[in-house]
Amino acid sequence: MKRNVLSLAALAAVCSVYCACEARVIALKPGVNRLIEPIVLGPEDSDTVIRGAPDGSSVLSGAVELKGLSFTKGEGGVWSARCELDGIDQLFVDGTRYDMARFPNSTEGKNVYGAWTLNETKNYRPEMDALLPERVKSWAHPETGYFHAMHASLWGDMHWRILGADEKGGLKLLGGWQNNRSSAPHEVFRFVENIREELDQPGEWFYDREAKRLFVIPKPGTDLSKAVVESVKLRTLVDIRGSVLRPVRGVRIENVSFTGAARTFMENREPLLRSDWTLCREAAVQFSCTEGCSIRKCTFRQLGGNAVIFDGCNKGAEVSETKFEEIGASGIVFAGRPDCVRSPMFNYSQKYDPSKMDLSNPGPNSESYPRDCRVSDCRFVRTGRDEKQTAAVQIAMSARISVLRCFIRQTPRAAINIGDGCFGGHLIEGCDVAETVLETGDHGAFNSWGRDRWWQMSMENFARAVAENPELPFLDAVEPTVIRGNKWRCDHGWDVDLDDGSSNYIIEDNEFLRGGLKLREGYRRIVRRNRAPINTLHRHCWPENCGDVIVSNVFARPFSDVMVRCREDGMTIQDNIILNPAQAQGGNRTMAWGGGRVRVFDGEREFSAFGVVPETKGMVVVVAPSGTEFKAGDLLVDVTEKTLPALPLASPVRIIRNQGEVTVSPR
Ligand SMILES: [Ca+2]
Ligand SMILES: [Ca+2]
Repeated sequence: MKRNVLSLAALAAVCSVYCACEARVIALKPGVNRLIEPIVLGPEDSDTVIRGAPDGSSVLSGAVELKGLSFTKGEGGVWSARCELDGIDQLFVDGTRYDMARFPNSTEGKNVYGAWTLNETKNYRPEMDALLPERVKSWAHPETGYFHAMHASLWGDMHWRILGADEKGGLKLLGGWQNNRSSAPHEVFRFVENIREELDQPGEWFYDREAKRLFVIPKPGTDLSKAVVESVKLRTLVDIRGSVLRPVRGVRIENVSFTGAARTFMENREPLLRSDWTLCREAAVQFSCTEGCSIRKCTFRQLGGNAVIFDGCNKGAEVSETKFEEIGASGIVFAGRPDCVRSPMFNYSQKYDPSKMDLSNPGPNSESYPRDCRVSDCRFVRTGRDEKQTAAVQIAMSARISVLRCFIRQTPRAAINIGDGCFGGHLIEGCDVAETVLETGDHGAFNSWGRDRWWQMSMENFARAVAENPELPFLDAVEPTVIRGNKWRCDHGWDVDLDDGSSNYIIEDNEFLRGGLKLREGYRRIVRRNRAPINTLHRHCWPENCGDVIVSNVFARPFSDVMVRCREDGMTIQDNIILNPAQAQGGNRTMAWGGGRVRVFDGEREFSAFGVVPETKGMVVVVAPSGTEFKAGDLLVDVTEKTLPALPLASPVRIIRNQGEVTVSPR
C-alpha cells in the first residue's frame, strides 16, 4: 500500500474532512466523508482527536462514488456502463454489497459461503461444483477469478487467485496460505468469483478491466440511473503508527462510522506461531506502537478485512461502546510480533528440538506486543463474512487483554480466540456469546491454543519433560487467563474449547449453553462454579499430573473422556453435581468427533483414537504418527467402556495419518 503521510492541514485537500481550527482535532461533518488516501498519524500527531457528530451521522468511507455512469441494458438483464477504474474489490448499490459474479450463486437462507448449510458437508453435487472441468472450459478468462474453499476438516478456509486453466479444464491456482494447518479444498463448500460467464443473478457484478466496462444485474426494484453506486479499493482508512522508542500517544476516535475498506483475503498469510491461524496485519483502523489510544462510540460496518488491529507494541488501548457489523475478517485483532516470543515456532508440523530452544527464561523477549488493553461494552454481529478463520476478538502474542461485557453473534468460527499462551493475564468477563462456529466445525465459541515452546505432538514426550521441569508450561503462559461470568453457546463444537496445550486458565461462573467445556492437554486449569445444563466437561488428552481443578460445577452428565492419563492425585475433582449420572457417556451430538474410550493397538503400539458416536456409524478415528504403515486387518480395537454403543465387528477403522491423508480399511 502507498503510504502518504498526511499532515492534518493537508487532510482537507484530499477528502471532504473538515479540520477544525483548534490544533489536533479532526472534526468530521455529518454525512459521508470520503477518503482517497488513508489518514496516517505519527508520533508528532499524539493527542489528536478524530471526532464525528454526536448523533453518529459522520461516516468515514474508503468507498468511491461512481458518478456519471451511463448504463445500457444488454442480454440476460445485464446492464453495463463505461467506467474508468484500475480495479474494484467490492461494489455497493444503494448501500447493499453486490456479489462479484460467482458460482454457485448465493441463495437466501444459506449461510456457508451463501450457498450451503453446514449439514450439507458431505452432500457432493456435481451441478454445484465450481471446479467441474466442463464449467471451467466455458470461461474465456479464468485468470480474472478467485477460488475460495473451506478447509477439508472445516478448520476455517483458504483462498486462491486463479492464474489460468489447462486444456483439460484444470485450474492453475496461487494461494491457500490463509490457514496455518491447510488442507486440500473442501469437496463441497467451494466457489469461484469474478468470472464474467458466471454473471447471471440479480445482485452480481463484473468489472472488465480491459474494456473498462462495469457489468451489473440490478436487484429487483433498483433503477441504476438513480442508484448510488460505490466501489471500494482502499484497504486502510486510518493508520496510527509510531515506533517502540517514539510511540503515538493519546489519539482518540469518537462517534465515527467507518465503512468501505477492501477485502484482504489474499494478504492473510502470516502464520501465528503454531496456532491454526494466519493473519493479515492490516485493518480499516490500525494501531502500531501506541500508548493510551482509544476508540469510543464508533461503528464499523461493511469492511472487507479486519476492522481494527493493534499490531505489535500497543499499551493501554481501549475500545468501548462500539459496534461491529458485516466485517470481512476479524472485528478486533491484538497481535504481537513474533520477535517478542522466545524460541518461536511457526507451524503445527515444525520439528521440536529442545537443544535449540530457550527452555528456562520466562516471558517476552521484546517490547513488540500489545498489553493492558481493554474492549468493553461492544457489539459484534456477522464478522468473518469473507474470511472464516477469524473471530470477533482475536488475541495472539499479547498480555493482559480484557474483553468485558461484549455481545457477540453470528460468527463463522470462534467468537473469541486466543492463539497461544504468550503471555496470558487476559480477562474475558460478562460476555454474551451465541450463534458461533456457524460455518466451520471442531472448534469453540471461545477457542484457544497453547502450542507454546514446551508443547509437542506426543503427550508422552511433553509429559516427560514437564515431569522434569514443572514450570515449562508457564514460561510463555506467564499469568493466568480468567474466563468469568460469561454466557457461551457454540453451534458446532464446544462452548469453550481449550485446545492443544492451553495452560494456566481460571474458568469460573460461566454458563455453557450447548457444547459444554473441552479441556485438551494442558496444565493448571481451575474450573469452578460453572453450569452446563445440557452438556458436560470433555476431558481430552490429560497428561499425568496436569494439576487441573474441577470443583463445584453443575454438569448434565458424566465427563466425556478421551485419553485421560492423569491419576487421581494429579488433579482435583470434587463437589460437582452431575444431573444425570446414569446417562451414557459417549459422543456429544453437536460435534464431529465424540468422546468415549476406545483403545487401538497393532500388537505392539497403542494409538490415539477417537470413537465412537452414532453419527459416525461405528467409525473409529485413529491418529497415527507420520510414516506409520498399516495393512488391512492390522488394528485391534478394544472398547473399554460398557456405556459406549456396541461397535459392530465389521466396523471400519479410519486412519488419519500426518494431517489429512486419510485411508479407510476394514478391521
Ligand atoms: Ca452467478
Ligand atoms: Ca479447537
